[in-house]
Amino acid sequence: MSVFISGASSGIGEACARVFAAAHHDLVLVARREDRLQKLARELHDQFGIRATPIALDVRDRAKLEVLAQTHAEVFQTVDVLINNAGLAKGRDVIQKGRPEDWDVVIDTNLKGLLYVTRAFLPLMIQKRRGHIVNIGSVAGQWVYQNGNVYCASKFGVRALTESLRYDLHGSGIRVTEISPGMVKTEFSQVRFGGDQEKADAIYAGRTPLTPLDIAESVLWCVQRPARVNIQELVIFPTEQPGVHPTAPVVR
Ligand code: NDP
Ligand code: 8X3
Repeated sequence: MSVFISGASSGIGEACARVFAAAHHDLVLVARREDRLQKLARELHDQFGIRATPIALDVRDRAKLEVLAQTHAEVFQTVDVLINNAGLAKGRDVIQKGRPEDWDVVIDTNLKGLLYVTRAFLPLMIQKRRGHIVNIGSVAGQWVYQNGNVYCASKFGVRALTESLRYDLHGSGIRVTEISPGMVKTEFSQVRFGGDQEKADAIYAGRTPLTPLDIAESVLWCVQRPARVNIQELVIFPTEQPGVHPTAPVVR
């Protein structure tokens, strides 16, 4: 069995690669930054003796994905677990000041990219009558917050697709799980704020966010349940984040 992880070059995806490698699963690692994937694949192979295949792919590129499904058919065939993790936010403005070119990137990556990748694996999993799709959603897909707009909409969409997949795949033996994290310390905020480190740091100031490992271990736990058990959804917040809305600690 091997595990396909989109967005494996950083953050939650990279942590998933590490925990699944430690559990002795082969990996297919996908992202745009190939150098990072190659380094990670080498490291995990050396450390755990697993086969890790790095593949440079922009999940928005449907044509390339179709080619890869042919050129890497042998590797794709071995995939039993698909972790749809690649995703991002861009900007945090009110809609009236938002940049439509950012909206395109967010929607094309978080929604259409997830659909394209999932579509590439479904016929194989259906044929094998086995598989597990884990979609990394967000608490932003459960509740909106101020200035979250398009990112929230994309993650609400991930939630809708996850639920739809369960109905569409009913009877196939394929499990579908959504993990919805709150604040996790990754490159997410740097990307969201276009590399502005000060703005990114401010998001986590004064509280302890989740680590990528916290999420990766939860993904592994879901996958390791017996085949009859489907963890449909996990919502995971940091202890110091009671909800998606801005808060100050209550002093008693
Ligand atoms: P990071 O920015 O650290 O990682 C994002 C990953 O997605 C990178 O590996 C990046 O790789 C990849 N990626 C982005 N765009 C594409 C693309 N077009 N094609 C292929 N890969 C892509 O952030 P996180 O680890 O935090 O984010 C992972 C997921 O978790 C996202 O879906 C995010 O929405 C979600 N999430 C994050 C939370 C947080 O607080 N951090 C909370 C809730 C959910 P590369 O740039 O090399 O392509
Ligand atoms: C990322 C978490 O709260 O920044 O999905 O939207 S949040």
